[in-house]
Amino acid sequence: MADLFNAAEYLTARRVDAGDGDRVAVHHPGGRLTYAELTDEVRRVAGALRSLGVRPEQRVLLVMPDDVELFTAILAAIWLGAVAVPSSTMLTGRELSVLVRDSRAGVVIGGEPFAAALTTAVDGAPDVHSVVLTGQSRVDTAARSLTWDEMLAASDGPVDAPYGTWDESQALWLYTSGTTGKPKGAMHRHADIRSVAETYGTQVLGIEPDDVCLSVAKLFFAYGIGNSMFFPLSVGASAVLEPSRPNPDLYSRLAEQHRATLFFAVPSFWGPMIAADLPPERFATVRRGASAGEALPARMFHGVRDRYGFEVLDGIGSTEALHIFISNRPGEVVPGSSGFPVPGYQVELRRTDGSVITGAGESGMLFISGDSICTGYWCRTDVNRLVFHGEWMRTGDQYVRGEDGSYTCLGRADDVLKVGGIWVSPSEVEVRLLEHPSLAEAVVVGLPDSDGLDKPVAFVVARDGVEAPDADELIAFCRDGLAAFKRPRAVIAVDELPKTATGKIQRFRLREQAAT
Ligand code: 3SK
Repeated sequence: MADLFNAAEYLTARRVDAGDGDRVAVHHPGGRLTYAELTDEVRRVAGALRSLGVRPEQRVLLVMPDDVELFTAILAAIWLGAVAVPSSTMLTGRELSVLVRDSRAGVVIGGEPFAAALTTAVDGAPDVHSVVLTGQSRVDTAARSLTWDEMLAASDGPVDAPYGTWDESQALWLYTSGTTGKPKGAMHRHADIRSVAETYGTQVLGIEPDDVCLSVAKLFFAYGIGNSMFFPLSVGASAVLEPSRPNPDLYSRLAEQHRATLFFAVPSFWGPMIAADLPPERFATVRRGASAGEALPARMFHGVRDRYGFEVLDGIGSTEALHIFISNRPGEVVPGSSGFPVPGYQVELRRTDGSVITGAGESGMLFISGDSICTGYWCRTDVNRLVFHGEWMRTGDQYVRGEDGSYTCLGRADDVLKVGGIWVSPSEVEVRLLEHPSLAEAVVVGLPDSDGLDKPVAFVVARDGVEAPDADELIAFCRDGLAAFKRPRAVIAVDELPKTATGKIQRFRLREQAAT
């Protein structure tokens, strides 16, 4: 019989056993919890979930803002041997209903601000028997409907001991929509949580017990739950939870107030944060930044370091891998690259015929293997067969390895363009466009010309208060900095770019927009 391992116990009670009971585990808008208090709260919420009827391996779907209820509910579900399914708070009711039905969750817990979406999402969902809402109101549903406090009051008592799960037991499902298509539930084991903490968290980020983690990415993202839960709790450090939408002023104040030492964000936040020109003292305690989601342009790495005095480690991860598997290293950042494989992960670049690229300079499809990769997508055999190849996972990202061993993203494999028979990386053109002082964002997609051949077309967003330069100027600017064949053939100025819930640009929407 395999050894027992419960990831929620590992992140809470085991820290208490290790002597961290009096240390602060989490700061939240209403106060803070020590490790001892958090462990008790997890036992209490687990008791309430069990009394609602939650049993091991059943799914509990959570649509909640980053606050203490979400934090404890995720851990309590995992403690019980059930499966936590933290879901995006940015989805409409109809989008959420797909997740509710697909996951077959019996209990759905929502934050009060999402009551309307939740009402639509659970309407007629056959497996939902209880819907809980934080705050004072209840969801209007045929299922049992109660408030968070009523749920706690109806409990038969705390669950003192965690359920006897194994490394292999399911702990956490995270839905990913990718850039198109039906959302897929990436299924993670208890072991995956320990794995990301012991690889990226400890060996790259170098997280220490005195660290205070502040993440712009919320807990329902794989990136956010690692930053705000798995990494800090695995070593006895603290996390800061903030329910509201991130903006640079608020987060810089939080960094100052809580003396944050590790600051996690995404390129679409770093850009405005540099532009906001905030008082650098607010970041005085930050010793390191981390970035993921999309490639961090070199100018943003320099901008944060020059303006705010800390280094940002850019990396690439995925919901399927649970966190970052290629990352820059402290003191050795190669700006503009994703860095080097994280210990514990193997990386291969493969040609379209499947052969492995061994040299530098040739681009290929990024495949990874590592212990934290999900066991697959729930009930999606079709996609599983395309993505998971034995130990290896096809990421869908096109990468190139440099002479120094660093990996640089060339964009999604599907987005790379062949122009006149030569590969053109949209991100290379985007990086050039972003060097133009008037531009805040730029995306290049392939659009067919009158011959049906793809040509690069740029969609650009001007910086606040600045007029977008005209197309000829930007094309000439690209021609100056890039081989001529890579220049966009047209430039379209837009107010904003269409993005997924995780902030990824929806290139297919731009293509659709241009076609109409
Ligand atoms: O997009 C990423 O790079 C990422 C990083 C960590 C965890 C999850 C994701 C999607």
